[in-house]
Amino acid sequence: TWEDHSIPDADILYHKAEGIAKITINRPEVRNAFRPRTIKELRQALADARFDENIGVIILTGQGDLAFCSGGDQRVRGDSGYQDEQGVHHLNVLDLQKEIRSCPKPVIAMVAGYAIGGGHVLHLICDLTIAADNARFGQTGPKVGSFDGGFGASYMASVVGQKKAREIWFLCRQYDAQAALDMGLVNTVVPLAQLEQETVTWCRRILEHSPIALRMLKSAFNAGVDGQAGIQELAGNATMLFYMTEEGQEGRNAYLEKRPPDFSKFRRQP
Ligand code: 2NE
Repeated sequence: TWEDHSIPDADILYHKAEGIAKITINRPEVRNAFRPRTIKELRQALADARFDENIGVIILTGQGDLAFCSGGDQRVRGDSGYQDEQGVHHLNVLDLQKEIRSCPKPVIAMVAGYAIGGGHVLHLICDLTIAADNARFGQTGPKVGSFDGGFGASYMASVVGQKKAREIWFLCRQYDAQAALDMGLVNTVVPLAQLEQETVTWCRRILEHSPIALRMLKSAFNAGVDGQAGIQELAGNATMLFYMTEEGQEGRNAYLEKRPPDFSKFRRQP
C-alpha cells in the first residue's frame, strides 16, 4: 500500500512504500507532457527520495495507461525554452536527466503508453525500463523543431547502437514494446495489467541487495560514458568508502588530536 506524499495541486504525485519511492507525472490530459513546474517538482521529489535513507529504489512513471510522458509541453514552448509562470524560459529537464543519472539509487522507468520526445529520453536515462505491452517509444525532435544532442543522442547510441540511434532520431518513427525490447531499449515487456506488480517485484529484488554494491555499480556504468563527470562520481564513491576505513579515519583523528598520523599499522596491499 502506497503512502501518499503528494503536494496538493502539484503536477506530480509522490508515493512511498517498503523502501520504494514512486514519482508520477500527473498531467494525463496532455499525455503527461512536462512544463518547467513539472520538472521542478520532479527534481524535488527525486532529491527527497535520494536523501531518504529508507528508500532504496525509485520508480518514475506517468499517470494513466495512455502515456509515460510526451516530452516538453509545446503549448508553453517559448522562443528559447519552456516558459514558466513568470515568463522565464527553461530547459530544466536537462538538469533532471543529470540528477537521475547521478542519483546513487537505481531509478526504474515504468512505462505504459507513449514515451515520446523528451519523455522518451527520460525513460532512456533511467537505469531500467519496465514496459507494458501497450508502450510506444520514439523521438519527434526533428519534426517539431527540437533535438536532444546530450544524453538523448550519445547515451541512446550507447544503448541501442549508432545506426539504430540515428534511425530513431532521423526518421521519428514510433516503436512498439516488442521492437523496443529487441533493440535493448527496455528490460522487459509485461501485460499492462501487471505493469506495477512486475515493477514492484523488480524493486523488491533490488532491495535485497547491498546498497553500496548497487551504488558503486551505477557509478561504474556511468563512468564509461559520462567522461570526467562520470569519473568524478565513481571517485566520489571511492572517497566515501575510504572515509569508512580505519586508515582514512586515522588521518582525520590525528589532525583533530594535533598529533602526527600513524599509518604504519595499515598494510600495503600488493
Ligand atoms: C504522445 C502522442 C503520440 C499521443 O498521441 P495521441 O493520439 O494518443 O493523443 P493526442 O490527441 O495527440 O494528444 C492528446 C492531447 O494531449 C496533447 C495533445 O495536443 C492533445 O490535446 P487536445 O487536442 O486534446 O487539447 N499533447 C500531447 N503531447 C503534448 C505535448 N508534448 N505538448 C502539449 N500537448 C500535448 C502525441 O500527442 C504526440 O506526438 N505528442 C507530441 C510529442 C512531442 O513532439 N513532444 C515534444 C518533443 S521535444 C521535447 O520534448 C524536448 C526536447 O526535444 C529537448 C528538450 C526538452 C524537451
